[in-house]
Amino acid sequence: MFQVIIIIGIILILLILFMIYRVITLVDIARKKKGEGDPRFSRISSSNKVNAFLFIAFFILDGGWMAWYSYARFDEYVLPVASLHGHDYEGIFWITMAITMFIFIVTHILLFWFSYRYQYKIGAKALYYPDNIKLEVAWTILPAIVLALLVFTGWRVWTDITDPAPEDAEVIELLGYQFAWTARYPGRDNKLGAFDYRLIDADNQLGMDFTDRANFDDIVVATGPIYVPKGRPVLLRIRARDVLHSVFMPHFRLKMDAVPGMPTRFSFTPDKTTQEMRDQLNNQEFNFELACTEICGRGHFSMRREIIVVEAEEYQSWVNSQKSWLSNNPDYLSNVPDELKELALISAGISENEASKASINTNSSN
Ligand SMILES: [Cu+2]
Repeated sequence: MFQVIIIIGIILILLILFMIYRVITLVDIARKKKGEGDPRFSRISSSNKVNAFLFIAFFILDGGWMAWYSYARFDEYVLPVASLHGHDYEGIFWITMAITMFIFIVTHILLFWFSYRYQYKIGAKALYYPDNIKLEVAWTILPAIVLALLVFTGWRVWTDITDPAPEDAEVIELLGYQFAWTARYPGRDNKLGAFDYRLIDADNQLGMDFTDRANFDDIVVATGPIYVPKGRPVLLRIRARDVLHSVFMPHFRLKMDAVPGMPTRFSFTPDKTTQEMRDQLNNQEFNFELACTEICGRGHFSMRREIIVVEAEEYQSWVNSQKSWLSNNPDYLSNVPDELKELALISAGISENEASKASINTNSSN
């Protein structure tokens, strides 16, 4: 109801403005004070002057507001960097920003000034200026050089950022689905086990294949914060279960699409712990975050996870304190081939007691 009233109000205001404009035009024509007898004048009115003035007013007010906002709210939209590659990324970002802003400001000063300066005046004649080879060559070649430099430097930074991760990188899998992220850690073997979408069920949300021994010690963190170590390369293996999602961790200058059926990856090295960032920002509430930047459905907004960066040793003790997925879901031992069952119990850290509770016969292979 309230929205309908607002829409009607806006329409009425526009109608009133149009009527005022019509009245001013008609009054001018009736008065015929300037250029009397000039047929062209009957078609223009003082609105020509008003519009020319509005151009300048809009430019000054809007430009001033933009400049003020960019300055006053700078810290709110430029987030601090917390990864190694983030610094190179910032470099190329601000060079590109400086060049494009310079061009933007110069062209807009000209655009608005010309609209004012060359407003219609009776008797004014346009300058006939058919071409100027030198000028055309200059404005073709200069932008071409600048753009080529920007593209190639950007491309170099991007290829550095997307270089394959080192062999010993910490691997973490991120699975996006409507509407959350699930993280999987490889456990002691630092190897994520195989998966198959046909194995996905209510509990095994990642579709882990328990004929692959690398899965036995894998840790699944479905809720709560995602831990990553500072100063160690982290390789994110990214997938999606239903529609397109996108992994976005703005403080690490990291963004990569999560595509169903096409795993993607991104590696990065955090260079500040959460605590260091909190001290730097003087805000003990601060947290790094993972968000989804693909409008993936109704609950898109809720795809947020906290990221906690800790020192490498603390990370290791966190990993050691986590229980493997299999030990939390011992029923799935029945999917493990008989000859691997004993190994599964050891890797997953399941006691004989727990195994017998899940009525699994570990001696079935004998
Ligand atoms: Cu999403």
